[in-house]
Formats: sequence, C-alpha cells, structure tokens
Amino acid sequence: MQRLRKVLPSLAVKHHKLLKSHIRNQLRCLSTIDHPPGAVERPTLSIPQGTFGQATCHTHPHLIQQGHLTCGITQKEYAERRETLISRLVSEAPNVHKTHIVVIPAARKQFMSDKIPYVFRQNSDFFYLTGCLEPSAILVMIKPAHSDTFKSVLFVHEKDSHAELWEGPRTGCTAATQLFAVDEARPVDSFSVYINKLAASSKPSVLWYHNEAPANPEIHSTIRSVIHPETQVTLADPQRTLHFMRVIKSPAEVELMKEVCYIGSQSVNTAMACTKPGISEHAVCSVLEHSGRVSGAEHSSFPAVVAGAARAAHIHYVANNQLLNHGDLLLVDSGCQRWLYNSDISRTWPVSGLFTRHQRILYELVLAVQKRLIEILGEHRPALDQLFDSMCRLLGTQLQQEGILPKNIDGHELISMAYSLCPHHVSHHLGLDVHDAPLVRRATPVLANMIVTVEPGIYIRTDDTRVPEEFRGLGIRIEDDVLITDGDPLVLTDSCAKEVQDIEAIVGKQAY
Ligand SMILES: [Mn+2]
Repeated sequence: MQRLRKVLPSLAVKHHKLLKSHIRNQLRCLSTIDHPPGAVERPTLSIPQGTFGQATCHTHPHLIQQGHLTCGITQKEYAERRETLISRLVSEAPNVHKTHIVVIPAARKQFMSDKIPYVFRQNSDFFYLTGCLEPSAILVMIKPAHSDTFKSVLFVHEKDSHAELWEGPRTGCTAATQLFAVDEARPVDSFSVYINKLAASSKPSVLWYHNEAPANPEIHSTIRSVIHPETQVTLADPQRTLHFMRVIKSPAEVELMKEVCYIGSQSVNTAMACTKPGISEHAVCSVLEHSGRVSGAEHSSFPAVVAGAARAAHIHYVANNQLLNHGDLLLVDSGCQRWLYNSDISRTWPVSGLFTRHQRILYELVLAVQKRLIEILGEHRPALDQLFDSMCRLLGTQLQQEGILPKNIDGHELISMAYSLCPHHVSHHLGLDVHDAPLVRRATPVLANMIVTVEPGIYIRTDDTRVPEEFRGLGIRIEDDVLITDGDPLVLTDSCAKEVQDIEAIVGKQAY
C-alpha cells in the first residue's frame, strides 16, 4: 500500500480532502440533530447501551459515530423516511378514508446446503426504512382512518439463549423499540395473529405490500391470507413510491456513497498496480476483493468481471479463470458494498502496462465518449434512455471518423451498428442496490442527488469482419459513478485512474 501511495500522490491528496469534507458534513449533521430549527419536539431519540443483534455506536465506535443508528444515518432520518413513505402512500390512495397498513419484510437467510448459510444480505427497502440488519424481521406501519398519526411496529426475533449461543446476540423486543425508534416491537412469531386481527378490526383497509418476488416467502402466504372479501382489504404496492424516495439520496447517503466509491476506486487502482503478464484473472479478482475489504467494505457489490483479451466481449464474464498475457487488454467491472451502499466501476488496462497503438485508439475513443456523456448529464439532465441514444450516436460517429466503421452508412444504420458493438445500457441508478430503485424507469429525467453510472463500452468480436482486423478481439468499458448536483455532475469515482498516462504509470508497479 505504501508503494502504491508513492505512485498515486494526487489520489492520496484527494482522499485527504474527501475525509475532511466528510468530517465537516458529519459535524453539520450533528449540529442540526441537537438544535432542529423550529422543529416540534419529538420523543427523545437515543441509542441504548448493551450488546444487540447488530453493531451500535457504543459497541463498535470504530464503525459508527456516536448518536447514529447505522454508519452515517441517524434514528431520526430512518423515522423521517417512514413518515414520508406513509404520507405519500396515503396521498396516492384513491380513498383516504380507509386504514392504511404497510408491510415491508426483511430478507431471510439463504442456505447453500443443509445448515450452511450464504452471507446474509438485508433487503434494501426494509433497511432503508429501519436500519435493522436482522433476518426475517418485519416492519408494519398502520395509519388508522380519520387519524393524522401512524404507528410503526417492528417484528424481531425474541431473545433466546440457545439460539444466541450459536448465532450471537439478538436485539430482542425490549431493546428493539428504543434502538430502532419504533412505537412497538413484537416477536416475529406473533406476526400472523397480529396481521389477521389488524385486518379484521380495520375494515375497510388498504394493505401496502409488494406481492411479487416476495423478500420473505415464509410470511408471504400469511400476508396473502388476510386478503378476502370479509376483511375488505385492498392490496396495493408500496414499492414504486419507495423507490422514488430511495433514488434521491440524502446528504448522509451521499457521504456514504462518496466513501464506498473511493474505496472501490482504490481497489481498482491496486488491481491495476498488481497486473503483469502471467498473472491470472483470479488473482486480480482476489486483489479487488482484499483491497475493498481491508478498507472497510463488507464484500463485493457483485461477482467481479475480470476479463482478459476477447473474453471482455462477454459482458457478464465471471469465470475469471484464465491467465493474462503480454499484449492483452484486461477489462475489470467491480464494486464494493459498505453499510449496504454500493460502488460500480469498470476500467480497462493493458496487461503489459503499455497500450498498443490500436488499443490506445479504441480506448481514447471510448474515454472521449464517456467524458462527453458525463457533460451531457449536467447540461441536459436527460433520462437515462436518452443518454443511451447519445452514446450510440457518439460511438457511431467517432468509430466512423477513426475509420473503424465504414464511411458509407447513414445515421440510423450507423447508430444500430454502434448498438451492436455496445449491447448493454449506458447507465443505471446506484445506491443500496447496484441496479438501484429499479421501479424508477430509465425514461425518467435525472434530478439533483440521484447517483447514476456512466458506462459506455465497445466489444469487437474476433470474427467481426465489418471492423479492420487490428481492432478485432478488443473489449473496452469505462464506468464511473456520478452524482447529479444543481451544478456540474460530480464523479464520485474520480480517484480511479482512467487517463492513458495515469494507467500506464500504475500498471505493474506493485508486487502481487
Ligand atoms: Mn454498472
């Protein structure tokens, strides 16, 4: 790491600035928590002392700042998200004179085989509203008809000394009420009786529940069972409204995204530095993973693509089991997850450390298009689908100017040829999920505080006779994570090397 810092002095300066701005922002957040200007006094929010089912600021002060429920996010922010969701759902409903019941299940544990679990990943919608990392928990929010207030009830697993002996401490109902700042916490086992009684005593009601691809199939049938004519329950889906909230990041979320994008950037720089002829894709993948984790990431955002030579043309190549040779390009698409927020970065670099003439022509072409697309995001605030059209047009024109595509084809044919060379979309939202807030369609224009990827690519198959031979077998993608602001877009992954001279200065400079 020390050696790499010498190679990357400007990046170290950027990190320092980033941390300083982070601390400044956290102090600003804290001062608004202590003295909310003109705000109505809420019940006191505080993090209880004790050992619970997840890290707290008391037990893990190296991970969570005092007063925060999860890293960077306060109990107040989680409570405000619940309040915003319920008020938006009620205002969207055709009949406001009904009781509104919102049910958001946590993810459940998944098993590889027998009792061998996969790494647990909380459901993003549930985490966004609670900060709770417990498997199979359930959030229920109830707003009775003709009432201005609502109640949040969190179902968690009760304390159980035998289960805790195996799995570690649980939060339990008593502590969960204060920890998650909800009105009530109840045992998960009581959910079925509770929801049935609630539906029976709240006629008529709207049950807001995401009925498709249920986060927890075990309680799906219980929730479905309350929908019958006698209970007068109407089913509605809260997820679109929730995703429109999630897609606009709060100042605290922006800080978390800056950090995970910085960690992701450094892990790609380190992978570049460790690349040399003879190393395997698998070894480069392990550098990405190690570098991310050692800097604070829980794990990768997704299985990394580490694709040498023509394997780069397979967009989701994750076998990562080939050796890298002198003269190959290496395409890497990887990301880190930290406190459930994700980065997503693609870079392409020469295994030997120097681009060949034709690799460089194609690389600089994709880079010019990528930079122009980031400018377009700021200038025109387009929908992501429009940005995709811009990419196809820009790639087509530039490939033609370089003599890589034939000169004698017209606009439409040129665009469709460019599309055939870059068959994936140019952008998606990023946040708690890698493909964040998927119900916010890509036909929606970008707004300030959205974070999107910009990832044009060119993949030329070895048998593509439309293209001069020197360019065949090359695959290049360049992807940054970009915060839309009121001014120019802010590239959160700008500490990841992408200029030709920066890449050539880094590749191979660190021992693996
Ligand atoms: Mn991406």
